[in-house]
Amino acid sequence: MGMNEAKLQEILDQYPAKVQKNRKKHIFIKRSDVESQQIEANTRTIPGIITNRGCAYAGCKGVVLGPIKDMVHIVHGPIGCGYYAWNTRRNKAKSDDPKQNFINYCISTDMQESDIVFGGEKKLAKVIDEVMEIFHPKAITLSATCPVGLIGDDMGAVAKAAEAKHGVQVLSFSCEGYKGVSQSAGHHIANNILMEKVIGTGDQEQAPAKFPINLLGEYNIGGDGWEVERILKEIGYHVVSVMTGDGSYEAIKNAHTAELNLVQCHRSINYIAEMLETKYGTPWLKVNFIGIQGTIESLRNMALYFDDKELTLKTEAVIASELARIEPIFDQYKKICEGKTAFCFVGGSRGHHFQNLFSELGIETLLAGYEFAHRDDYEGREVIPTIKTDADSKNIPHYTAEADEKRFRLKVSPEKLEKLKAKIPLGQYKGMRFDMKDGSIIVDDLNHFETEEFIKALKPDIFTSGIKDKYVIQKMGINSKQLHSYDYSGPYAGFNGAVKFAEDISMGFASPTWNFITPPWKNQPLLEGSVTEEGVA
Ligand code: CFM
Repeated sequence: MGMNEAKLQEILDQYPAKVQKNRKKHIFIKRSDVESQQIEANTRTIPGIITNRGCAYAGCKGVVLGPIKDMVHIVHGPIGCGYYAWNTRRNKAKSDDPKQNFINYCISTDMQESDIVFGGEKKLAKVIDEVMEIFHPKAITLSATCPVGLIGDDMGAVAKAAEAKHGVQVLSFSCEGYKGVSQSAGHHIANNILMEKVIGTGDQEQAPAKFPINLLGEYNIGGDGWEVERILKEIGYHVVSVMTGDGSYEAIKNAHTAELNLVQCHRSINYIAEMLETKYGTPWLKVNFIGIQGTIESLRNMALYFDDKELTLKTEAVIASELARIEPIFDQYKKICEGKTAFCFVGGSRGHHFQNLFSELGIETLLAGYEFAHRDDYEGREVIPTIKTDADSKNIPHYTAEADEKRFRLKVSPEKLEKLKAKIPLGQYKGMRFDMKDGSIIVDDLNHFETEEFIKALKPDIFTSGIKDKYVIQKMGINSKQLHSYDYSGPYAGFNGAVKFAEDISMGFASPTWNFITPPWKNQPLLEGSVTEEGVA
Protein backbone atom coordinates (compact mmCIF):
# COMPACT_ATOMS: atom_id res chain seq x y z
CA MET A 1 0.00 0.00 0.00
CA GLY A 2 1.50 3.32 -1.03
CA MET A 3 1.05 6.68 0.54
CA ASN A 4 -0.98 9.47 -0.96
CA GLU A 5 -2.24 12.82 0.27
CA ALA A 6 -5.53 11.32 1.50
CA LYS A 7 -3.84 8.63 3.58
CA LEU A 8 -1.36 11.10 4.96
CA GLN A 9 -4.27 13.32 5.93
CA GLU A 10 -5.92 10.39 7.73
CA ILE A 11 -2.83 10.02 9.90
CA LEU A 12 -2.65 13.74 10.58
CA ASP A 13 -6.38 13.92 11.34
CA GLN A 14 -5.72 12.08 14.57
CA TYR A 15 -3.88 15.12 15.93
CA PRO A 16 -5.58 18.04 17.68
CA ALA A 17 -6.04 20.89 15.19
CA LYS A 18 -3.10 23.00 16.38
CA VAL A 19 -0.65 20.11 16.35
CA GLN A 20 -1.89 18.99 12.97
CA LYS A 21 -1.32 22.43 11.53
CA ASN A 22 2.25 22.37 12.79
CA ARG A 23 3.14 18.82 11.80
CA LYS A 24 1.70 19.24 8.32
CA LYS A 25 4.47 21.73 7.55
CA HIS A 26 7.13 19.14 8.48
CA ILE A 27 5.93 16.38 6.15
CA PHE A 28 5.55 16.15 2.39
CA ILE A 29 5.15 13.58 -0.33
CA LYS A 30 7.84 13.92 -2.99
CA ARG A 31 6.67 15.27 -6.32
CA SER A 32 9.02 15.99 -9.18
CA ASP A 33 6.45 17.89 -11.19
CA VAL A 34 6.71 20.88 -8.86
CA GLU A 35 9.83 22.98 -8.69
CA SER A 36 10.02 23.50 -4.96
CA GLN A 37 8.58 21.69 -1.98
CA GLN A 38 9.22 23.69 1.13
CA ILE A 39 9.50 22.04 4.51
CA GLU A 40 9.59 23.49 7.98
CA ALA A 41 12.74 22.41 9.79
CA ASN A 42 15.02 23.48 12.64
CA THR A 43 12.09 24.86 14.64
CA ARG A 44 10.91 23.88 18.11
CA THR A 45 9.30 20.51 18.71
CA ILE A 46 5.80 20.80 20.19
CA PRO A 47 5.92 19.98 23.91
CA GLY A 48 4.35 16.60 24.57
CA ILE A 49 5.53 15.09 21.31
CA ILE A 50 8.07 12.33 21.71
CA THR A 51 10.92 13.51 19.52
CA ASN A 52 14.23 11.75 18.84
CA ARG A 53 16.19 15.00 19.09
CA GLY A 54 19.01 15.83 21.50
CA CYS A 55 20.17 19.15 22.93
CA ALA A 56 22.75 21.83 22.07
CA TYR A 57 25.22 20.39 24.60
CA ALA A 58 24.93 16.97 22.88
CA GLY A 59 25.77 18.60 19.54
CA CYS A 60 28.70 20.61 20.88
CA LYS A 61 30.40 18.31 23.35
CA GLY A 62 28.97 14.99 22.23
CA VAL A 63 29.29 15.36 18.48
CA VAL A 64 31.92 17.90 17.47
CA LEU A 65 34.33 18.21 20.41
CA GLY A 66 34.13 14.76 22.02
CA PRO A 67 35.98 12.84 19.28
CA ILE A 68 39.10 15.08 19.53
CA LYS A 69 41.27 12.62 21.39
CA ASP A 70 44.20 14.70 22.68
CA MET A 71 42.10 17.29 24.51
CA VAL A 72 40.39 16.67 27.83
CA HIS A 73 36.72 17.55 27.59
CA ILE A 74 35.30 18.75 30.89
CA VAL A 75 31.54 18.85 31.32
CA HIS A 76 30.46 21.56 33.73
CA GLY A 77 27.19 20.38 35.19
CA PRO A 78 25.39 17.63 37.08
CA ILE A 79 26.82 14.15 36.61
CA GLY A 80 23.94 12.84 34.49
CA CYS A 81 24.78 15.18 31.59
CA GLY A 82 28.39 13.95 31.67
CA TYR A 83 27.56 10.29 32.06
CA TYR A 84 25.28 10.22 29.06
CA ALA A 85 27.97 11.79 26.89
CA TRP A 86 30.40 9.04 27.82
CA ASN A 87 31.07 6.59 25.01
CA THR A 88 27.43 6.44 23.96
CA ARG A 89 28.50 7.71 20.55
CA ARG A 90 30.86 5.27 18.90
CA ASN A 91 33.50 7.77 17.74
CA LYS A 92 36.55 5.56 17.92
CA ALA A 93 40.09 6.83 18.35
CA LYS A 94 43.56 5.42 18.65
CA SER A 95 46.79 7.21 19.23
CA ASP A 96 50.52 6.68 18.78
CA ASP A 97 50.86 8.29 22.18
CA PRO A 98 48.42 6.51 24.50
CA LYS A 99 49.08 9.13 27.17
CA GLN A 100 47.47 11.72 24.93
CA ASN A 101 44.30 9.80 24.14
CA PHE A 102 41.52 10.74 26.56
CA ILE A 103 38.62 9.37 24.56
CA ASN A 104 37.71 6.83 27.23
CA TYR A 105 37.34 9.35 30.04
CA CYS A 106 34.24 11.11 31.24
CA ILE A 107 35.10 14.21 33.26
CA SER A 108 32.39 16.18 34.97
CA THR A 109 32.28 18.81 37.69
CA ASP A 110 29.44 16.84 39.27
CA MET A 111 27.51 19.96 40.33
CA GLN A 112 25.52 19.54 43.51
CA GLU A 113 22.74 21.63 44.99
CA SER A 114 25.20 23.81 46.90
CA ASP A 115 27.03 24.62 43.63
CA ILE A 116 23.75 25.63 42.04
CA VAL A 117 23.00 27.92 45.00
CA PHE A 118 26.46 29.39 45.58
CA GLY A 119 27.94 29.08 42.08
CA GLY A 120 30.16 26.44 40.46
CA GLU A 121 33.14 28.49 39.25
CA LYS A 122 35.52 27.45 42.04
CA LYS A 123 34.68 23.82 41.54
CA LEU A 124 35.30 24.14 37.82
CA ALA A 125 38.71 25.76 38.41
CA LYS A 126 39.59 22.94 40.81
CA VAL A 127 38.62 20.28 38.27
CA ILE A 128 40.86 21.96 35.67
CA ASP A 129 43.76 21.88 38.17
CA GLU A 130 43.16 18.19 38.80
CA VAL A 131 42.96 17.41 35.09
CA MET A 132 46.26 19.20 34.48
CA GLU A 133 47.91 17.36 37.33
CA ILE A 134 46.70 13.90 36.34
CA PHE A 135 46.57 13.99 32.52
CA HIS A 136 48.80 16.85 31.28
CA PRO A 137 46.65 17.35 28.17
CA LYS A 138 47.66 19.67 25.34
CA ALA A 139 44.39 21.56 25.67
CA ILE A 140 41.06 21.45 27.47
CA THR A 141 37.47 22.16 26.52
CA LEU A 142 34.75 23.22 28.97
CA SER A 143 31.17 22.52 27.95
CA ALA A 144 28.26 24.12 29.77
CA THR A 145 25.10 22.21 30.62
CA CYS A 146 21.75 23.88 31.33
CA PRO A 147 22.18 24.90 35.00
CA VAL A 148 25.43 26.74 34.24
CA GLY A 149 23.62 29.25 32.09
CA LEU A 150 20.77 29.52 34.56
CA ILE A 151 22.98 30.42 37.53
CA GLY A 152 25.32 32.53 35.41
CA ASP A 153 28.72 30.91 36.09
CA ASP A 154 31.35 32.81 34.10
CA MET A 155 33.10 29.90 32.41
CA GLY A 156 35.00 32.22 30.10
CA ALA A 157 36.68 33.91 33.06
CA VAL A 158 37.55 30.54 34.64
CA ALA A 159 39.02 29.39 31.31
CA LYS A 160 41.11 32.54 30.97
CA ALA A 161 42.51 32.24 34.48
CA ALA A 162 43.29 28.55 33.93
CA GLU A 163 45.13 29.31 30.68
CA ALA A 164 47.32 31.81 32.50
CA LYS A 165 47.95 29.39 35.34
CA HIS A 166 48.67 26.24 33.30
CA GLY A 167 49.95 27.57 29.97
CA VAL A 168 47.64 25.44 27.82
CA GLN A 169 44.62 26.47 25.80
CA VAL A 170 41.34 26.17 27.71
CA LEU A 171 38.32 26.69 25.48
CA SER A 172 34.95 27.52 26.94
CA PHE A 173 31.72 26.59 25.12
CA SER A 174 28.39 28.11 26.16
CA CYS A 175 26.44 25.20 24.78
CA GLU A 176 23.76 24.90 27.46
CA GLY A 177 21.21 22.36 26.28
CA TYR A 178 18.50 24.95 25.81
CA LYS A 179 20.64 27.12 23.49
CA GLY A 180 18.88 25.69 20.47
CA VAL A 181 15.95 23.60 19.33
CA SER A 182 18.21 20.54 18.93
CA GLN A 183 21.86 19.46 18.83
CA SER A 184 22.27 21.45 15.62
CA ALA A 185 22.86 24.68 17.57
CA GLY A 186 25.66 22.93 19.47
CA HIS A 187 27.41 22.01 16.22
CA HIS A 188 27.42 25.66 15.23
CA ILE A 189 28.71 26.85 18.61
CA ALA A 190 31.57 24.31 18.49
CA ASN A 191 32.38 25.19 14.85
CA ASN A 192 32.67 28.90 15.61
CA ILE A 193 35.06 28.52 18.52
CA LEU A 194 37.25 25.88 16.85
CA MET A 195 37.57 28.22 13.89
CA GLU A 196 38.23 31.30 15.97
CA LYS A 197 40.70 29.78 18.40
CA VAL A 198 42.25 26.54 17.11
CA ILE A 199 42.26 26.14 13.33
CA GLY A 200 45.17 27.97 11.77
CA THR A 201 47.13 28.43 15.01
CA GLY A 202 49.70 25.76 14.04
CA ASP A 203 53.18 26.78 12.83
CA GLN A 204 53.20 24.90 9.54
CA GLU A 205 53.09 27.12 6.48
CA GLN A 206 52.86 24.22 4.08
CA ALA A 207 51.71 20.63 4.27
CA PRO A 208 54.60 18.14 4.35
CA ALA A 209 53.31 16.10 1.40
CA LYS A 210 51.47 16.38 -1.91
CA PHE A 211 47.66 16.52 -2.23
CA PRO A 212 46.92 17.63 1.32
CA ILE A 213 43.25 17.49 2.31
CA ASN A 214 41.10 17.84 5.43
CA LEU A 215 38.23 15.46 5.96
CA LEU A 216 35.40 17.39 7.60
CA GLY A 217 32.21 15.99 9.13
CA GLU A 218 33.60 12.48 9.54
CA TYR A 219 33.35 11.24 13.12
CA ASN A 220 34.77 7.74 12.79
CA ILE A 221 31.63 6.03 14.04
CA GLY A 222 32.37 2.30 14.03
CA GLY A 223 35.65 3.06 12.21
CA ASP A 224 34.12 4.85 9.17
CA GLY A 225 36.89 7.45 9.14
CA TRP A 226 39.61 4.81 9.22
CA GLU A 227 38.15 3.09 6.16
CA VAL A 228 37.94 6.39 4.26
CA GLU A 229 41.50 7.32 5.26
CA ARG A 230 42.71 3.89 4.13
CA ILE A 231 41.38 4.54 0.63
CA LEU A 232 42.60 8.14 0.46
CA LYS A 233 46.11 7.21 1.56
CA GLU A 234 46.23 4.32 -0.88
CA ILE A 235 45.54 6.80 -3.68
CA GLY A 236 48.22 9.18 -2.46
CA TYR A 237 46.43 11.91 -0.53
CA HIS A 238 47.94 13.44 2.57
CA VAL A 239 45.26 13.71 5.27
CA VAL A 240 46.15 16.84 7.25
CA SER A 241 43.29 16.53 9.72
CA VAL A 242 39.99 14.81 10.27
CA MET A 243 37.26 16.84 11.94
CA THR A 244 36.72 15.40 14.25
CA GLY A 245 36.67 11.59 14.21
CA ASP A 246 39.88 10.18 15.70
CA GLY A 247 40.76 13.87 15.53
CA SER A 248 43.77 15.55 17.01
CA TYR A 249 44.12 19.06 18.39
CA GLU A 250 47.64 19.28 16.98
CA ALA A 251 46.49 18.29 13.49
CA ILE A 252 43.46 20.60 13.51
CA LYS A 253 45.73 23.56 14.33
CA ASN A 254 47.42 23.03 10.96
CA ALA A 255 44.23 22.49 8.96
CA HIS A 256 44.96 25.70 7.06
CA THR A 257 47.66 23.87 5.06
CA ALA A 258 45.19 21.70 3.12
CA GLU A 259 44.54 22.34 -0.56
CA LEU A 260 40.99 20.99 -0.42
CA ASN A 261 38.43 20.37 2.31
CA LEU A 262 36.17 17.36 1.94
CA VAL A 263 32.78 17.60 3.63
CA GLN A 264 31.02 14.36 4.54
CA CYS A 265 28.40 15.46 7.10
CA HIS A 266 27.63 18.99 5.98
CA ARG A 267 24.95 19.50 8.63
CA SER A 268 27.38 19.46 11.51
CA ILE A 269 30.33 21.26 9.95
CA ASN A 270 29.42 23.30 6.87
CA TYR A 271 30.16 26.42 8.94
CA ILE A 272 33.86 25.50 9.31
CA ALA A 273 34.05 24.49 5.64
CA GLU A 274 32.77 27.87 4.58
CA MET A 275 34.96 29.81 7.03
CA LEU A 276 38.07 27.91 5.86
CA GLU A 277 37.36 29.14 2.36
CA THR A 278 36.92 32.72 3.50
CA LYS A 279 39.95 32.70 5.77
CA TYR A 280 42.46 30.62 3.78
CA GLY A 281 41.04 30.41 0.25
CA THR A 282 40.53 26.64 0.39
CA PRO A 283 37.47 25.36 -1.48
CA TRP A 284 35.32 22.57 -0.08
CA LEU A 285 33.94 19.59 -1.89
CA LYS A 286 30.81 17.73 -0.83
CA VAL A 287 31.59 14.02 -0.68
CA ASN A 288 29.60 10.97 0.34
CA PHE A 289 31.63 7.92 1.23
CA ILE A 290 28.51 5.91 2.03
CA GLY A 291 27.80 3.43 -0.75
CA ILE A 292 30.08 2.02 -3.42
CA GLN A 293 28.99 4.45 -6.13
CA GLY A 294 29.04 7.38 -3.70
CA THR A 295 32.62 6.53 -2.78
CA ILE A 296 33.68 6.16 -6.41
CA GLU A 297 32.04 9.44 -7.40
CA SER A 298 33.66 11.28 -4.49
CA LEU A 299 37.11 9.93 -5.39
CA ARG A 300 36.68 10.88 -9.05
CA ASN A 301 35.54 14.38 -8.12
CA MET A 302 38.62 14.81 -5.96
CA ALA A 303 40.82 13.73 -8.86
CA LEU A 304 39.10 16.26 -11.12
CA TYR A 305 39.83 18.98 -8.59
CA PHE A 306 43.54 18.20 -8.31
CA ASP A 307 43.79 17.58 -12.04
CA ASP A 308 46.98 15.54 -11.83
CA LYS A 309 47.56 12.73 -14.30
CA GLU A 310 49.26 10.35 -11.92
CA LEU A 311 46.70 10.92 -9.18
CA THR A 312 43.85 10.28 -11.61
CA LEU A 313 45.43 7.04 -12.82
CA LYS A 314 45.99 5.89 -9.25
CA THR A 315 42.38 6.78 -8.37
CA GLU A 316 41.08 4.57 -11.17
CA ALA A 317 43.50 1.77 -10.28
CA VAL A 318 42.38 1.76 -6.63
CA ILE A 319 38.70 1.85 -7.64
CA ALA A 320 39.22 -1.10 -10.01
CA SER A 321 41.09 -3.23 -7.51
CA GLU A 322 38.63 -2.48 -4.69
CA LEU A 323 35.67 -3.32 -6.92
CA ALA A 324 37.23 -6.59 -8.07
CA ARG A 325 37.67 -7.55 -4.44
CA ILE A 326 34.30 -6.55 -3.01
CA GLU A 327 31.74 -6.85 -5.79
CA PRO A 328 31.36 -10.65 -5.72
CA ILE A 329 30.66 -10.54 -1.96
CA PHE A 330 28.36 -7.53 -2.22
CA ASP A 331 26.37 -9.20 -5.00
CA GLN A 332 25.67 -12.21 -2.78
CA TYR A 333 24.01 -9.99 -0.20
CA LYS A 334 22.17 -8.10 -2.89
CA LYS A 335 20.24 -11.28 -3.67
CA ILE A 336 18.83 -11.25 -0.13
CA CYS A 337 18.07 -7.52 -0.14
CA GLU A 338 16.69 -6.94 -3.62
CA GLY A 339 13.06 -5.82 -3.83
CA LYS A 340 12.79 -4.83 -0.18
CA THR A 341 11.65 -1.46 1.15
CA ALA A 342 13.12 0.84 3.80
CA PHE A 343 12.46 3.76 6.11
CA CYS A 344 15.60 5.77 6.85
CA PHE A 345 15.41 8.34 9.62
CA VAL A 346 18.64 9.63 11.19
CA GLY A 347 20.03 12.89 12.59
CA GLY A 348 21.09 15.45 10.04
CA SER A 349 22.75 13.79 7.07
CA ARG A 350 22.61 10.00 7.19
CA GLY A 351 18.90 9.95 6.35
CA HIS A 352 20.07 11.04 2.91
CA HIS A 353 23.54 9.51 2.65
CA PHE A 354 22.44 5.93 3.30
CA GLN A 355 19.82 5.97 0.56
CA ASN A 356 22.71 5.40 -1.88
CA LEU A 357 23.61 2.18 -0.23
CA PHE A 358 20.00 1.03 -0.06
CA SER A 359 19.47 1.61 -3.73
CA GLU A 360 22.70 -0.25 -4.63
CA LEU A 361 21.26 -3.22 -2.75
CA GLY A 362 17.99 -2.96 -4.64
CA ILE A 363 16.10 -1.56 -1.64
CA GLU A 364 13.65 1.29 -2.16
CA THR A 365 13.46 4.04 0.45
CA LEU A 366 9.78 4.79 1.09
CA LEU A 367 10.25 7.31 3.90
CA ALA A 368 13.23 9.35 4.99
CA GLY A 369 13.93 12.28 7.21
CA TYR A 370 16.15 14.01 9.70
CA GLU A 371 15.86 14.73 13.40
CA PHE A 372 17.33 18.22 13.32
CA ALA A 373 18.36 19.16 9.80
CA HIS A 374 17.71 22.57 8.27
CA ARG A 375 15.73 23.34 5.14
CA ASP A 376 18.84 23.17 2.93
CA ASP A 377 19.37 19.53 3.87
CA TYR A 378 15.97 18.74 2.37
CA GLU A 379 15.73 21.32 -0.37
CA GLY A 380 19.34 22.08 -1.38
CA ARG A 381 21.92 24.61 -0.28
CA GLU A 382 20.61 27.36 -2.54
CA VAL A 383 17.60 27.92 -0.23
CA ILE A 384 19.85 29.14 2.63
CA PRO A 385 19.35 32.86 1.86
CA THR A 386 15.58 32.36 2.12
CA ILE A 387 15.68 30.75 5.57
CA LYS A 388 14.23 33.02 8.25
CA THR A 389 16.42 33.64 11.28
CA ASP A 390 14.36 33.16 14.41
CA ALA A 391 14.94 33.87 18.08
CA ASP A 392 16.37 30.40 18.63
CA SER A 393 19.12 30.75 16.03
CA LYS A 394 20.04 34.15 17.47
CA ASN A 395 21.12 32.32 20.62
CA ILE A 396 24.28 31.15 18.87
CA PRO A 397 27.17 33.56 19.50
CA HIS A 398 28.12 35.16 16.24
CA TYR A 399 31.51 34.76 14.61
CA THR A 400 32.53 35.98 11.17
CA ALA A 401 35.74 34.74 9.63
CA GLU A 402 37.85 37.12 7.57
CA ALA A 403 40.67 36.52 5.12
CA ASP A 404 43.90 35.78 7.00
CA GLU A 405 46.45 38.45 6.08
CA LYS A 406 49.40 36.08 5.93
CA ARG A 407 47.91 32.73 5.11
CA PHE A 408 45.10 33.43 2.67
CA ARG A 409 46.01 31.92 -0.68
CA LEU A 410 43.64 30.98 -3.48
CA LYS A 411 44.16 27.27 -4.10
CA VAL A 412 42.73 27.45 -7.61
CA SER A 413 42.13 30.47 -9.82
CA PRO A 414 38.60 31.94 -9.82
CA GLU A 415 38.19 30.94 -13.50
CA LYS A 416 39.17 27.36 -12.83
CA LEU A 417 36.94 27.26 -9.77
CA GLU A 418 33.94 28.29 -11.84
CA LYS A 419 34.70 25.60 -14.41
CA LEU A 420 35.06 22.98 -11.70
CA LYS A 421 31.83 24.06 -10.04
CA ALA A 422 29.96 23.16 -13.21
CA LYS A 423 31.26 19.61 -12.94
CA ILE A 424 31.63 18.74 -9.25
CA PRO A 425 29.82 19.79 -6.03
CA LEU A 426 32.28 22.43 -4.88
CA GLY A 427 30.73 24.59 -2.18
CA GLN A 428 27.40 22.93 -2.89
CA TYR A 429 25.12 20.10 -1.80
CA LYS A 430 21.82 18.80 -2.99
CA GLY A 431 18.87 18.30 -0.71
CA MET A 432 17.48 14.87 0.12
CA ARG A 433 14.36 15.58 -1.95
CA PHE A 434 16.22 15.30 -5.25
CA ASP A 435 17.34 11.73 -4.66
CA MET A 436 13.94 10.37 -3.66
CA LYS A 437 11.28 8.81 -5.83
CA ASP A 438 7.91 10.40 -6.44
CA GLY A 439 5.42 9.27 -3.83
CA SER A 440 8.00 8.75 -1.11
CA ILE A 441 7.54 10.59 2.18
CA ILE A 442 9.90 13.12 3.68
CA VAL A 443 9.46 13.86 7.38
CA ASP A 444 11.23 16.32 9.61
CA ASP A 445 11.55 15.54 13.34
CA LEU A 446 9.57 12.29 13.05
CA ASN A 447 7.94 11.38 16.37
CA HIS A 448 6.91 8.09 17.92
CA PHE A 449 3.25 8.43 17.01
CA GLU A 450 4.07 9.01 13.35
CA THR A 451 6.67 6.22 13.42
CA GLU A 452 3.98 3.72 14.33
CA GLU A 453 1.40 5.15 11.94
CA PHE A 454 3.72 5.15 8.93
CA ILE A 455 4.87 1.61 9.71
CA LYS A 456 1.28 0.41 9.85
CA ALA A 457 0.50 2.16 6.57
CA LEU A 458 3.57 1.13 4.57
CA LYS A 459 5.04 -1.91 6.39
CA PRO A 460 8.67 -1.45 5.35
CA ASP A 461 11.04 -4.42 5.47
CA ILE A 462 13.70 -2.45 7.32
CA PHE A 463 13.68 0.73 9.38
CA THR A 464 17.08 2.32 10.02
CA SER A 465 17.00 4.73 12.92
CA GLY A 466 18.34 4.91 16.47
CA ILE A 467 18.09 3.47 19.96
CA LYS A 468 15.08 5.61 20.86
CA ASP A 469 12.77 3.77 18.50
CA LYS A 470 14.64 0.56 17.65
CA TYR A 471 12.70 -1.70 19.99
CA VAL A 472 9.32 -0.24 19.13
CA ILE A 473 10.10 -1.03 15.49
CA GLN A 474 11.30 -4.55 16.24
CA LYS A 475 8.24 -5.29 18.32
CA MET A 476 6.22 -4.39 15.27
CA GLY A 477 8.00 -7.26 13.52
CA ILE A 478 10.32 -5.12 11.43
CA ASN A 479 14.06 -5.45 10.93
CA SER A 480 15.72 -2.45 12.53
CA LYS A 481 19.28 -1.24 12.22
CA GLN A 482 20.67 1.63 14.21
CA LEU A 483 22.37 4.09 11.94
CA HIS A 484 23.75 6.25 14.75
CA SER A 485 25.75 3.59 16.59
CA TYR A 486 25.65 0.93 13.86
CA ASP A 487 24.54 -1.54 16.57
CA TYR A 488 28.14 -2.10 17.68
CA SER A 489 29.16 -2.96 14.12
CA GLY A 490 30.78 -1.00 11.29
CA PRO A 491 32.46 0.54 9.49
CA TYR A 492 29.72 1.27 6.98
CA ALA A 493 31.62 3.86 4.93
CA GLY A 494 33.85 3.26 1.91
CA PHE A 495 34.21 -0.03 0.05
CA ASN A 496 34.64 -2.31 3.05
CA GLY A 497 31.85 -0.48 4.84
CA ALA A 498 29.36 -1.10 2.04
CA VAL A 499 30.02 -4.82 2.30
CA LYS A 500 29.74 -4.79 6.08
CA PHE A 501 26.41 -2.95 5.90
CA ALA A 502 25.09 -5.38 3.28
CA GLU A 503 26.16 -8.30 5.47
CA ASP A 504 24.58 -6.85 8.63
CA ILE A 505 21.21 -6.03 7.15
CA SER A 506 21.07 -9.32 5.25
CA MET A 507 21.62 -11.06 8.55
CA GLY A 508 18.68 -9.08 9.91
CA PHE A 509 16.44 -10.09 7.00
CA ALA A 510 17.48 -13.73 7.21
CA SER A 511 16.99 -13.97 10.97
CA PRO A 512 14.22 -16.40 11.99
CA THR A 513 13.34 -14.00 14.85
CA TRP A 514 10.62 -12.32 12.81
CA ASN A 515 8.66 -15.59 12.66
CA PHE A 516 8.26 -15.47 16.43
CA ILE A 517 6.71 -12.02 16.47
CA THR A 518 3.15 -11.26 15.58
CA PRO A 519 2.79 -7.59 14.82
CA PRO A 520 -0.13 -6.03 16.70
CA TRP A 521 -2.17 -5.35 13.56
CA LYS A 522 -2.23 -9.03 12.57
CA ASN A 523 -4.37 -10.46 15.35
CA GLN A 524 -5.75 -7.58 17.37
CA PRO A 525 -8.54 -5.27 16.44
CA LEU A 526 -6.92 -1.84 16.32
CA LEU A 527 -8.41 0.61 18.78
CA GLU A 528 -9.69 3.54 16.84
CA GLY A 529 -9.65 6.85 18.67
CA SER A 530 -8.54 10.41 18.39
CA VAL A 531 -7.24 13.15 20.61
CA THR A 532 -9.18 16.41 20.34
CA GLU A 533 -8.76 19.79 21.99
CA GLU A 534 -11.26 18.58 24.63
CA GLY A 535 -9.59 15.26 25.39
CA VAL A 536 -9.49 11.68 24.16
CA ALA A 537 -12.49 10.57 22.10
FE1 CFM B 1 26.38 14.47 11.07
FE2 CFM B 1 26.89 12.48 12.47
FE3 CFM B 1 24.54 12.92 11.27
FE4 CFM B 1 25.33 14.49 13.31
FE5 CFM B 1 24.36 12.84 15.23
FE6 CFM B 1 25.95 10.83 14.42
FE7 CFM B 1 23.68 11.36 13.18
MO1 CFM B 1 23.68 10.33 15.60
S1 CFM B 1 27.36 14.48 13.00
S2 CFM B 1 24.31 14.99 11.53
S3 CFM B 1 24.63 14.98 15.35
S4 CFM B 1 26.36 12.37 10.44
S5 CFM B 1 25.52 11.48 16.40
S6 CFM B 1 27.92 10.87 13.48
S7 CFM B 1 24.54 9.49 13.67
S8 CFM B 1 22.47 12.09 14.78
S9 CFM B 1 22.92 11.62 11.06
